[in-house]
Amino acid sequence: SPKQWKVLGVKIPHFFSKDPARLADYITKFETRPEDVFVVTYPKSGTTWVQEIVWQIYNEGAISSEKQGLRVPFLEVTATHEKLVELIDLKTMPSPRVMKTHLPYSTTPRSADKETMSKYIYIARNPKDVAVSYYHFAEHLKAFGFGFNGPWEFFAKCFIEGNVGWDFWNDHVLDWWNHKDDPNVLFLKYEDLHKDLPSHVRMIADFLNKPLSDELINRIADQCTLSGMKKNITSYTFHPEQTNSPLLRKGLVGDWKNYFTPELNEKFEEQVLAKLKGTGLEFDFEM
Ligand code: PPS
Repeated sequence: SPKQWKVLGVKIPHFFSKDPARLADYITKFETRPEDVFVVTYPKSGTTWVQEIVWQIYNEGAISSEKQGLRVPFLEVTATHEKLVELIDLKTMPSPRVMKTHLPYSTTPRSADKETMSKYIYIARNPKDVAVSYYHFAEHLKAFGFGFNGPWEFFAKCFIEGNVGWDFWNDHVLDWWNHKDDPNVLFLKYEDLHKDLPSHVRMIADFLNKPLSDELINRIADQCTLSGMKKNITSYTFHPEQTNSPLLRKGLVGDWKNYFTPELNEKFEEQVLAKLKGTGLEFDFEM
């Protein structure tokens, strides 16, 4: 099974750091700024999508061929990784820094003072599609020597048991759901973005105090559809020879139906979805 370190109580894949203590130290001591924006997710929930929307909101709808990972750095990678991506020094990165993280609420860097608190955009996605997307991504990483090498059924079991990077889906989503009404938190759902992208671009822009014209809202929404983002594929690839990106795959609601047996579905309902009962958090599983 994929190997993980426990970093601040969270399972983080081995390849993110050869030195978990250093990663924990980096996260604990990370100094946030009031202008910071964190795009926060459990993996495979729409991170890349919202990273791009936020970046374009701050850049008047520009399209950049620069790697997204350099424009909107991934906190856990930036912290300690030496090989995967070129490193960005977050300390010298100009504001507003837009960053990606998969950390739960409890470990995500934040100022104790409301006045100087950064902003956090959380995106949740139905966990059946998350599991399928995660499996494909882990399969893909195999080529880089640190992915998952096994059948879907086994990955699904690992997912249900929280034996994947960033642990249990439920714990992560509910940790943030409990803060959905905090003034500096915007809690979104992947499926809702699918239903009406322009209104969500507007919602995000308003949350960031960057009101935009209708024309710009519609253009950003257009550029940030899956096909729009695929036009700029080199921004999302990890290797020069790649012609597609595992971060932009099918982008659908309901792909899980191609992978879930009735038995797995039942197990998922009992062990994953049952934990949402009474929380008010619900998802669309098809569209
Ligand atoms: S990661 O590695 O955690 O940052 O991955 P993440 O970006 O969160 O999730 C990748 C999935 O999001 C889909 N995606 C999109 N869907 C719709 N529209 C747009 N623009 C978009 N961009 C990315 C991507 O295809 C992955 O989902 P799957 O189901 O695997 O296709």
